Amino acid sequence: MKTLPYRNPVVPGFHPDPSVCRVGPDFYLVVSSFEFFPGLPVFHSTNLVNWEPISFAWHRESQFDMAGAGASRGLFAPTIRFHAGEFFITVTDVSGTGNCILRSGTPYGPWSDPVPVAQGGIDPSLFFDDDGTAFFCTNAEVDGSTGIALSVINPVTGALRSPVRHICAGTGGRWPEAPHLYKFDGLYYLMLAEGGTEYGHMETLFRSESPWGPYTPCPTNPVLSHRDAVSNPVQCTGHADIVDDGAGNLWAVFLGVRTLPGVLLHNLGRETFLSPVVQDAAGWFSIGNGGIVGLEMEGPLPGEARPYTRDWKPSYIEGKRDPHWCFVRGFDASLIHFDCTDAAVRLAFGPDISTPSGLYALALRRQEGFLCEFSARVEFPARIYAADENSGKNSGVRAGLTAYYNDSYHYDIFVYRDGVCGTNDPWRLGVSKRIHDMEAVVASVDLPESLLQVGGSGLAAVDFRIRSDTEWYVFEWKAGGTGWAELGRGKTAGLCTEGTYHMSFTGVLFGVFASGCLNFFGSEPDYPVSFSDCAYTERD
Ligand code: 6LW
Repeated sequence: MKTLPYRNPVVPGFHPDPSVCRVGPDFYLVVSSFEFFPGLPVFHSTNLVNWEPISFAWHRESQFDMAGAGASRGLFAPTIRFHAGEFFITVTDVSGTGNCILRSGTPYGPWSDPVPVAQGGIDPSLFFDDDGTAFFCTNAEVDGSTGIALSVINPVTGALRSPVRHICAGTGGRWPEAPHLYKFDGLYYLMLAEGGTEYGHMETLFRSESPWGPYTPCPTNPVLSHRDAVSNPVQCTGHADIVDDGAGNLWAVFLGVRTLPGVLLHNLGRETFLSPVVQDAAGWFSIGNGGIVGLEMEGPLPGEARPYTRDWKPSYIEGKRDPHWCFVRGFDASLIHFDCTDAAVRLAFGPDISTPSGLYALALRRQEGFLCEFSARVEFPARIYAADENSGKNSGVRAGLTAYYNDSYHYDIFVYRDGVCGTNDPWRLGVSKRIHDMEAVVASVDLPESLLQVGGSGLAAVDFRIRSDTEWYVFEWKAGGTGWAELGRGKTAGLCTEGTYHMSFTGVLFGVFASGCLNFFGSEPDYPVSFSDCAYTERD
């Protein structure tokens, strides 16, 4: 088999906890999505390297209720499996449903409503034995024993068909989780993650003659870990799933992070990596080179890797919203409208994007590389607000771009008008930073009056751009034929997972937003703010 080169990560940006299955020549992948909607993105590939988004298992808001889901809550760690003509995705909704199963006859969806499974813990996975028995595996605690728990279930109804039993405690690392069961040459292999999803992350392997155990640990555990590979640009490797490519090779997908140079900080989220799996004569296996992987890889891929497409403008094929757009906790059609004729995103003024619950006028896409930029032109109703004599309704109106980790961590550039009651404030341009519980406008400039001398539409336009590297997010604007001007900047380190105040599992996304409240003359237009020419590009 020909060895072919490829680059990691194969799904860059915040795409953690990957799970993979194969049907004939087609591979399907699903990843965690936490509080973001649509959620549980499903990808397709024929070469294991180039992954196209094809559906979302959470695509109707009614499937899950995320209204109160905080940052990095929601949908954790899915597993995808194919059995008897159907695709199954198991997942934990830590904000409501708990462990559950969604189904579809095709990976393109639509996906079913979730059926709950009365087994505790997180990271559920399914294993179908040769006779069709469906085993359901989680990291649950059973009768005081922590580690991996197993039951037999009906995968369609979710009903338990056996007691839930503790089957493995792992090798002693903290938080044994993300269990996956496989059968190779008549033996049951249990692979799990230990050590936590951070810098001590690892993958360990066990096997047994019965799915219920007793399980023998692999003599070369951990089979994947960068916990001691200090200088490797890829860290935190673990949470793996294995797939057989049909040509005699095993492959692993797993999460890893690319750190900022020289420090254990990462802003791009946990990303999806790929590695060949090496099996020894006794049937034990390890991932990569003795558990180590890199950015530049090679292996007997099922097809040649194509270059990763790095430039993005939203597509509106057949009137469908571009699959890269996502939203926090759900989509509010009264706040966001995608105009499929001119590729504009139109927004109403929504709640402050630091509000820890509810929906926003905010459309996001993931940051997928360190060196990149995100830009858009905002058109806003500069001339159609009412002088705010007594209502106090014009409060903190903002419309612009954001580099957004979550509601507590984001840097924004925007046009704004303070609208303090009784005054008629000017429109300004501002950059603000929200870190922990602190938020401040750190730079501002009056919007040149000439830009507000607009025609009958009452709209003025400003171009915004966020440029990112491993040290800074730089916020720039231009308007009225001038060149780009920097208004402010924020440290990349400020939007890194390690600095956030609770268990954080996501990464930075770029977005367009509108917030606050404008008091309009006459009737308020449905979506007063429009963003056109949205674009994301990466550079070397
Ligand atoms: C997930 C756990 C993990 O449930 O992080 O990396 C948690 N591993 O298995 C959230 O993704």
